[in-house]
Amino acid sequence: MALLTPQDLEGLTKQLECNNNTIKKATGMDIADICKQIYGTTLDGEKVGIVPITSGNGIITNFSSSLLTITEYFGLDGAITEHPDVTGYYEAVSSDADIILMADDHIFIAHNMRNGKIATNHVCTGVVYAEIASRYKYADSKDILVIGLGRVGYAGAQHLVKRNFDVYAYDPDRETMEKARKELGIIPYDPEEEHKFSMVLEATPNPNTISEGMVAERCLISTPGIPCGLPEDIGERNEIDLVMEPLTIGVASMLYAVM
Ligand code: NAD
Ligand code: 2YJ
Ligand code: MG
Repeated sequence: MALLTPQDLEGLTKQLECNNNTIKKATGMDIADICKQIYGTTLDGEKVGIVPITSGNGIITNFSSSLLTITEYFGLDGAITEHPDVTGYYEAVSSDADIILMADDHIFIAHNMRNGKIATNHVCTGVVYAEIASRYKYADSKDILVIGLGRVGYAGAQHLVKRNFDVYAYDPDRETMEKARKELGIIPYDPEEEHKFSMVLEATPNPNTISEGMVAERCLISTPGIPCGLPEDIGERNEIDLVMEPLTIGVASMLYAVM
């Protein structure tokens, strides 16, 4: 799986504000409102312990400091532990953190020490980007396209099926498609077919996954995928609202999920 790089994390707050404006314009709600709607929770100044983790590929420059920026942006009281790993975890729990955030190369979790709730970044990211796409003000029908059914996209597709949208999905992996059809009831989508969607969730690690035949003239593309799957020329030709950001929206979703 792709790891975040220091470059992905530059200018985080600016990107966050910019995406929040796009989301407001496209859905009438901001990120916090959308998270409140999904989980039925609110944040109330909780203390968040951020534990750097050295295993695998090790510390990512700016990862912990980005989490601190994000927690503070949402009005929480964040602190990065002085030590990483088990010592850092001990430090966070001993200093009475309400929520612990930590990630290795495979999983990124939020754990609420008060109520025991635990959430993963991949599920929370899929769910929140799906919810954003589904709230598009200018949607032309209940049809929504999910591109990529990995950890993030599958969770997003599942959320949309539960919310009673007509969920079309595409993943080049045949087994994944079969599983999503059987378990979730998604409608298999053939990228060669001409079916234009006004709501799209893209969750792949590849560029140029979106083609002209998939997108309506006016549409919302909600994508956590890094790099962006929307080819530049398509973005220029159509009236596209693009929500795309490497970390913040998913983390906001994790925080609301464990409240
Ligand atoms: P994953 O490897 O579990 O799944 C990716 C899926 O995309 C696979 O099933 C693959 O077959 C499919 N795919 C590849 N090319 C495709 C194409 N052309 N069309 C359709 N499907 C295609 O990865 P993941 O954990 O689900 O993550 C997906 C992306 O989201 C990655 O780029 C990851 O870095 C990113 N991500 C971003 C955030 C964020 O906050 N922005 C959070 C988590 C993950
Ligand atoms: O603590 C650190 O600095 C590192 N151990 C952080 C590792 C972050 N992990 C990832 O980026 C993984 N891809 C999983 C999380 C996806 C976040 N979008
Ligand atoms: Mg995000």
